[in-house]
Amino acid sequence: MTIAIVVPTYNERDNIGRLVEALLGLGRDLRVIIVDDNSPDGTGPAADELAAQHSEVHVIHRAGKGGRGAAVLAGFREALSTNADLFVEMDADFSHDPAELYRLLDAAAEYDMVIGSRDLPGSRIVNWPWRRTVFHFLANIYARLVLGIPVRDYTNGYRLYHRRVLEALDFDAIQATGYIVLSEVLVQVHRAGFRIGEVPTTFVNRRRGVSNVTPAEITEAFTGVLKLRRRYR
Ligand SMILES: Nc1nc2c(ncn2[C@@H]2O[C@H](COP(=O)(O)OP(=O)(O)OP(=O)(O)O)[C@@H](O)[C@H]2O)c(=O)[nH]1
Ligand SMILES: [Mg+2]
Repeated sequence: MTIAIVVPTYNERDNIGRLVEALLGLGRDLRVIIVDDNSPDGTGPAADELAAQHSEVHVIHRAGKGGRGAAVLAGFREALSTNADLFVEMDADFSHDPAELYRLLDAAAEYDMVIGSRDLPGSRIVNWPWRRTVFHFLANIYARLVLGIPVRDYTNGYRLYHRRVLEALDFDAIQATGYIVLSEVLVQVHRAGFRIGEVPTTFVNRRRGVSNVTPAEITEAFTGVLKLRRRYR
């Protein structure tokens, strides 16, 4: 099974090299597709250097910061034109541990889509301020109530999809560009009747400083979910 791993980057110059090494070191048949949005810190050129060193690495350059969700979708579109069977998305900042990839891969034998979850027995969230944890918890309860998909973690970007799942996705219907894209993809996959599984993972917040929840994030989390219900009912 060939695995395509899509990694969206915005200002990840200090992380991307280490992440690529960690992924290639797993000894699986995988390629890494980095989607960089013209990061001011020079992640793009750093990614190009990695691609020059490793034939498994490919880089997509986009003109400017266009959101994590849209970046990952662009990566998937490109990855679908390769011979990959399995498709993974993960963050570049080591919030998602490459060493836990095997958990998603193991569960792929049973499920069409696998979510690395922060909310199962055995999951862990490290370094989140309590307010973010509470927000995450409430936002997920709300999403489950409104959208009715029996999944614990709607918004962790550590996920695996079988090719048939991405081939069934209606990419053009997805207008959003940020984190809500994760929920929209989930809604589409659920509606198409695919089997969705979750495995426990550890999420490590790597950012320095306060990762506070902004009012805009709260609004998007709640109105975004309502919009999804209207559009996909
Ligand atoms: N290409 C691209 N990548 C992005 C964009 N925004 C975020 N990312 C990447 O998406 C992943 C998740 O973004 P983060 O900024 O770590 O978001 P977060 O984990 O919710 O927040 P932090 O607490 O700041 O870590 C990282 O790999 C980012 O580099 C974007 O607009 N374009
Ligand atoms: Mg992060």
